[in-house]
Amino acid sequence: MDFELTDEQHLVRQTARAFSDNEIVERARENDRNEHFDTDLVRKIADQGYLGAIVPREYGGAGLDYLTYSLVVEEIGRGCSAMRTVISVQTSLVCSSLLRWGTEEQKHQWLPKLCSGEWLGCFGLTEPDTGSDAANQKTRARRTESGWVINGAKMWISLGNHAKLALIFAQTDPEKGHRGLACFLVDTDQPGFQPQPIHHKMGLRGSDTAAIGLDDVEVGADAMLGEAGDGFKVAMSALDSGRYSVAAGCVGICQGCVDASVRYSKEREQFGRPIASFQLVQAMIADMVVDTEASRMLVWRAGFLKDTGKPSTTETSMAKLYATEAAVRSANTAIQVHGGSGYVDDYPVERYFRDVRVTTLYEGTSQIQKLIIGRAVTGINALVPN
Ligand code: COS
Repeated sequence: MDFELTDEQHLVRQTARAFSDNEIVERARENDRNEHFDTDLVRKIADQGYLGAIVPREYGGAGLDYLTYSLVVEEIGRGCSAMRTVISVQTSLVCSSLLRWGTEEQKHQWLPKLCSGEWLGCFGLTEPDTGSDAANQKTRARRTESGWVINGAKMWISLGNHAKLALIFAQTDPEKGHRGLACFLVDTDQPGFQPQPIHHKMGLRGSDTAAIGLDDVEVGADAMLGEAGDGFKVAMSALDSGRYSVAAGCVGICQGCVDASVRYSKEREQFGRPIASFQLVQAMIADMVVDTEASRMLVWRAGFLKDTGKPSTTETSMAKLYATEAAVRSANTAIQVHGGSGYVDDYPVERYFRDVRVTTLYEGTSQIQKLIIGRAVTGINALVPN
């Protein structure tokens, strides 16, 4: 077993670290305060090649492997989770779905402009009444002579107000349950596609989040990703990549909490010496360091499995479960180290605390990850009545 990164991986990581420090960190607080979705910064992220990082070069991507991708996502996640969300949604949910399920025509139509950042994409799975029970889609797609007409509503959709492409999941044949679902590539300029910004979020205030109405949205017959009936598998395979990306971003938050806490505790003096010299403060920092390293190792292991073409759903759930919960713990502990100063946004830990809270909710709650892991080891699906 080799834990060493390659020279190229070191370089990608250093470049992402410098970019995050120089471009992202300094804008994160203002964007958070102003609830500003920073499209200039998104453009810079795109220029770095981070949107579509895992997409092969022939489709305009950077052609990185999953492990290297996690290094980028970690560094951007350390800088700002709102911007990390752009990478995760665009790359892991949207581009990876097109890559895995798209026809050559669909890939060439959408991927180059998604990778270059000219267009953003969003992932329309969640609905007002459909969260964990993702198969139970209320959105309907009805066959017409020329294609399909979609009606329904989507909720909590990151990038939904700015996206040019929306992956919309809809039921085509309710009697078939999850085997009746389909995924449609919807051009958001299409009449009837109605996004509304969601404001007053606890965190990710610099991220664009939408509620989307779908009112007789017409799409052509060639707008389906995969076949009718593949929709649930499209969604689950996308989440295999999306959960990985969220986990990697949370490693970044953990690391950011460690960095900020070490720095602050060495500067801050009480009882005539730096608080870093107190055993109880060191204990808090040690807990954060172990959580950071354990999360990173779980992410790297999931990345290794993806890069070697092995099944990785369970290991991705482990990484997502552990890293998100660890990041919640770390952000809480980092505020404890900072004392009163951690309660205002002079230091990044206050924003980490608010931003991280959603990560145990979206892309599958911690409870859903536990059910996936539990089913894998017991062979019993807890969601099916006995
Ligand atoms: N990749 C591809 N296909 C997959 C898959 C994966 N990772 N996981 C499951 N599938 C397939 C299965 O092979 C099965 O195929 P068949 O219809 O041919 O049998 C089908 O999907 C149904 O699988 P399963 O029985 O596991 O589905 P469940 O209804 O039991 O899944 C969970 C339940 C909880 C796993 C699922 O509903 C889930 O992940 N929910 C959370 C959704 C979520 O994360 N929402 C937040 C979105 S924010 S973007």
